[in-house]
Order: sequence, then C-alpha cells, then structure tokens
Amino acid sequence: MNKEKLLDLYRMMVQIREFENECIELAKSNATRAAVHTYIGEEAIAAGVCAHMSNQDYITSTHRGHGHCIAKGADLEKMFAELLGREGGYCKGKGGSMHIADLATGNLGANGIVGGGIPLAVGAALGIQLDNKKNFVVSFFGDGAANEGSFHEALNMASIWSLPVIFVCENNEYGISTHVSKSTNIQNIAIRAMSYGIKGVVVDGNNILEVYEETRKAVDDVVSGQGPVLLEMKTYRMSGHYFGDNQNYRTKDEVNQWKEKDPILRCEQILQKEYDLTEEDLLTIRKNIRTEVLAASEKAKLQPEPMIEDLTGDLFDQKFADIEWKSFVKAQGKG
Ligand SMILES: Cc1ncc(C[n+]2csc(CCOP(=O)(O)OP(=O)(O)O)c2C)c(N)n1
Ligand SMILES: [Mg+2]
Repeated sequence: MNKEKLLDLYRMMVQIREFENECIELAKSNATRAAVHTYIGEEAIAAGVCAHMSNQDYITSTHRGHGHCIAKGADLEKMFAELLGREGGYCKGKGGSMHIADLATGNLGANGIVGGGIPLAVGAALGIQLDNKKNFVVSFFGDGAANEGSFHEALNMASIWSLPVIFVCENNEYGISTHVSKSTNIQNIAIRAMSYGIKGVVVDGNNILEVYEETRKAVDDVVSGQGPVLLEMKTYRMSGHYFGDNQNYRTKDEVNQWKEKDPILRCEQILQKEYDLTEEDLLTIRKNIRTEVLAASEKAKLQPEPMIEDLTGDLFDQKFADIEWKSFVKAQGKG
C-alpha cells in the first residue's frame, strides 16, 4: 500500500477515535440525549471496509454505528448535533445515536434492533441487482447478531440470488456482558458461510492492512456476480458496551492485553517502521484531527433544540400524529 493511502486510513481511524472520545466527554457531562455505544478499538474495520465504497454503495449499520457513519463520509457536526438532541442533527435531534442514517453517503442507517440491518442489506442488494448496477452493499453487525434468525435468513437469501452483499461480522468478543464463548459454540463465525454455500473469511480486524486487502477481494467477488461473502473481523471492544457500563464481567488485564493490539497503535508502528514517519509527525496528525472534531462538537452545542411543535413531525402517519399530539397538549393544559 502506498504511503498516502495508509495515511488516509490512519487519519480516518483517528477521526473515529477522537469522535468517540468526545462522545464520552459529552455523555459524562449529561449532554447526550440517548444511549451512546462507542466503537473504540474497532476503528480499522469501518475505515478499511468503507475505503472501498462510493456513495452509491450502501451500508447497514448497528447500535455501535458512529465509526461506520464517519467512514462513509458523514458530517461530524450533524452527528454531534443528533447526539446532543439539536435541530441540525441527522434526525433533527429526535433520534439519537442509534437512528442516524445518511442517504447522501449511502448509509442506510444505524439500527437499535440487533441483527435488524442484515436483511435490509439483502433488500438493498436485490435492488442493485434488479437495476443491473455494479454497486454493492456492506452489512455491519456483531458476534451477538450472528445468533439472530435474521442473520441466517439473510445469508440464505443472498446466497440463492447471488446478491452483491458483504456481510461484515465485527466479532468484538462480547454481546453486552456475555463473552462470545458462552453464546456461540464454534471458534470462527466465518464457518457459518459454508452452510449457505458462500465464501467465509476470518480477518484480523485490528490490522488495517488485512482488513483493507480482504475487503478488496470480497468486493471483487460480489461485484463480479460470484455471490455474497461473509467476513468475520476479529476485534475487541476496548470501551464498555455503552457509556456507563461498569464492565464487571471482564478483567482489567484482559482489556490491557487488547490495548497492546489497538488498531491505531499498530498502524502507527507500521507507519514508523515502514514509511519513515516520526512520532512527532503522528502527534501532529492526531492533534489536528482532535481540533477538527472538537470544533464540530462546539458548533453542534451552539445549535438550537428542536421546537416542541415539531415533536410529532416526520412520523409515518403525519395526520394522525398531529391530531394525537394536539389533543395530548390540550389535555395537559399546555395548549
Ligand atoms: C433484537 C434485539 N435483541 C436484544 C437487544 C439488546 N441488545 C442491545 S446491544 C446487544 C448486544 C449485541 O451484541 P453484538 O451483536 O455482539 O454487538 P456489539 O454490541 O458487541 O457491537 C443486545 C443483546 C436488541 N437491541 N435487539
Ligand atoms: Mg459483540
């Protein structure tokens, strides 16, 4: 990989990390309006996979979706605004972290339903196939989601129709507090691909070069009509399940061991050893990105909150919602 490409991937990972660090600060000060699940430790996956995608290629994401959203090109201020419940957010401040979608960049949305995005990706891939386009879809989901019925139904359907979809299982070893060894009786989730007659590959999800390369091969396969691919990215959730998780289900030693395999640290080691970057170069990059991220957060904080009159706007049945809300307000004596 050439130096510029690797630096782009590095910058993307750092941007995601800094976004998540700031999310934690915002949550600590009680400024966020809904649950926040951070992606710390898993950045190489979103960065390495989405680097192969254009805005016409779709992703479906998860409750831990900030990294996917950023790697797909989202606007950081709009993301922060959503987390802070501000009018300029992706859902006008009414959805929060788990409902961010960004159709302009091909992001079909985060999803609070574990495994909920996987069949949506199959539907999007069917649309691409029916339109005879050369695009593809990536569905991100966790090790926990791989035990949902939706995962199995989606893989089967994508296989029989040879749909252009890459299933990216982010195996971060935990579903909330349950270790994967207690929920899953196989070493590698990737072997499940075999039962659907598709390719399954185990990938070191903390190694940006491997993520990038294995995704490139998968893209070649799905776009050339060879059917879907399942990539199991082995990684580790370095932060709690959500902000506020006391993490009493794992030891500090375990977390510290994985910190040595931090994808950003590993990328920095490669950049220093093989591409002649100095520690100072890397510090400057990190500092500049941090400044940009904090500026986006500050701008979002200045945005107004949504108007109470808009509370029921954007609902599916607008007419019904308006009537309901107006009578509710009246009943409360707040009309
Ligand atoms: C259908 C459904 N079941 C249960 C939950 C509660 N829940 C939220 S996150 C989560 C764990 C998901 O684990 P995994 O798929 O491994 O994703 P990770 O959090 O590790 O990224 C669960 C069980 C949910 N949101 N949706
Ligand atoms: Mg998990």
